[in-house]
Amino acid sequence: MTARPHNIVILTGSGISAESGVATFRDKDGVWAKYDYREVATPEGFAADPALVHRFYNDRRRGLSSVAPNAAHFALGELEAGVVARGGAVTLITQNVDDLHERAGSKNLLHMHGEISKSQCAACGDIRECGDDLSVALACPVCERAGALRPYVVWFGEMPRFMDEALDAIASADLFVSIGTSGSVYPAAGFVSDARRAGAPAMELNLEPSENAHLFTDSRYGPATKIVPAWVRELLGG
Ligand code: BV8
Repeated sequence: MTARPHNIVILTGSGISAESGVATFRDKDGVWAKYDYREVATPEGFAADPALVHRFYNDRRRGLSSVAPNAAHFALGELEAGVVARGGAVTLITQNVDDLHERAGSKNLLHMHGEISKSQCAACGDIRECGDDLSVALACPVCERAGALRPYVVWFGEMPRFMDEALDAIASADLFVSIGTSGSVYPAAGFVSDARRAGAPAMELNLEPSENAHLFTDSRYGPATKIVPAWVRELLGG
């Protein structure tokens, strides 16, 4: 019987939210099939056409009010509670900007690509919840600068958030699990190599093999709402 993992690090991508009705990025009808990421998910794109970028994020933010966490999100919330109850830890690093992990009970959560439900002021740095649409006409409630508010998300070419915390957790993990990501965006896609170098086994739970499937020591394929709850039940001895 292998020892029960005590320090689990999980990386999620848009695939875990797919069955909640949130679009993935690179599937055939995904976000990047409809938009050019250089126009809507880069600082250059925002500088060139802020109204387009605000429309892109306003539409996705509005969409969040009609989706709910699915069985995979809830299973990860249960996993964290169960592992913490037996003195361990679960660190959940998500590339997703939706709030479905929080709504499903996950607590130790690092949004490395930001959160669509928050705004950031490019002038004073203030970050706060923003339920409504953002626009260039809006002034920052702190520094009162107009036109400086942007979505609190990490664009291509920008430094992901919480990298120190993420790499610290990976360095002391005894299990690394990647769920619902194509493994095509770095540095997130490099985390499995960081975990393997630290000596941890690495498992991929995905609809199909990702671009870095060969780097994992174990894998299970199928819809997240099926394979994630089954894996959590096994781990918690349910
Ligand atoms: C940076 C913003 C450096 C918010 C996003 C090497 C090293 C470092 C960087 C680079 C590098 N090479 C290239 C780079 C640059 C770049 C990059 O990686 N480019 C790629 C395209 C090659 N990386 C960056 O720019 C990053 N920044 O490196 O900064 C730096 C250093 C110093 C100083 C300054 C900067 C920043 C990257 C973040 C970009 N922001 N999003 C938003 O709009 O959402 S990226 C975007 O892709 C999302 O965050 C998304 O989460 C992420 C990854 O996509 P996935 O989540 O994996 O989604 P995808 O559709 O691809 O896959 C879905 C998967 O789910 C599939 O496998 C599918 O099979 C599966 N699935 C589907 N349905 C289900 C399912 N699985 C289970 N069940 C289902 N039902």
